[in-house]
Amino acid sequence: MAENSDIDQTSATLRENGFVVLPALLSDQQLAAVVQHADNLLDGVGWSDNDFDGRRTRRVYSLLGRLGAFESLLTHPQVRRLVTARLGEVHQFGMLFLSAVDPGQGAQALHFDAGVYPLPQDVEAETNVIWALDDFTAENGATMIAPGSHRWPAGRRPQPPELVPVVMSAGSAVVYSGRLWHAAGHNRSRATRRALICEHVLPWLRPADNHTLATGVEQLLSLTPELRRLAGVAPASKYLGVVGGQDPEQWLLRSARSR
Ligand SMILES: O=C(O)CCC(=O)C(=O)O
Repeated sequence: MAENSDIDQTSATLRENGFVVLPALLSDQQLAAVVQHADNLLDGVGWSDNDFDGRRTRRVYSLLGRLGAFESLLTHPQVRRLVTARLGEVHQFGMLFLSAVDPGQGAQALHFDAGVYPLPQDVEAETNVIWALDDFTAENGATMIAPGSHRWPAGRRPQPPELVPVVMSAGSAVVYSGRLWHAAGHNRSRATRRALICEHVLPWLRPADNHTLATGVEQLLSLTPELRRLAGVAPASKYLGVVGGQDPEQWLLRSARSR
């Protein structure tokens, strides 16, 4: 009962402000495993080659085939309930990546993630999550957000005084509307600020990342059915997202059996 009312409260805050911080969701042990996995993935990765991604930022995509300790973040029950309450039972991952904002990285261009979809403003197409793998501070480039901007009319952009840093401890997550204006902040500190960023979108939209192709049949089969659905192996309806008229999950399992 108390759990339900917590979800109601966080859902209401998310609806109202366009974001909600879920503090300290991971145990020390879980966080250590996640950070270790992040460091393994980042090993040898260079800076991005464009201004938006950040020329002092390292990014790792195509994570579903090498989830390791990240699985507990992507399937965290509190986050899953919140996202499901907004998007419905059937939804899918949008963009999914690990990001390491290195010292000296300037602030990212302000944007809202659902801007890639030419949809009316009242369609809640996307609910996203940024997991802090390090403490997020105003100094080290915590995500800057404009509270309430998910409700702004088209064309209104945030002015500097409207932006606030999402200060949160490592192991916390901010869940936010795909219509919320935000950007990675300027990292003025001497340390890297790492995050796992996970978008979720309605099932009838094309996700930013092509997860099924990036992951491949073998790796998809090694995921749990829940993660497979989130990777896009789920029809959006009886007639949308099928394989030759079949449910893609059934198709995948049959193709595994016939090998
Ligand atoms: O790293 C962050 O704080 C946000 C990054 C972001 O919004 C993006 O790259 O689209």
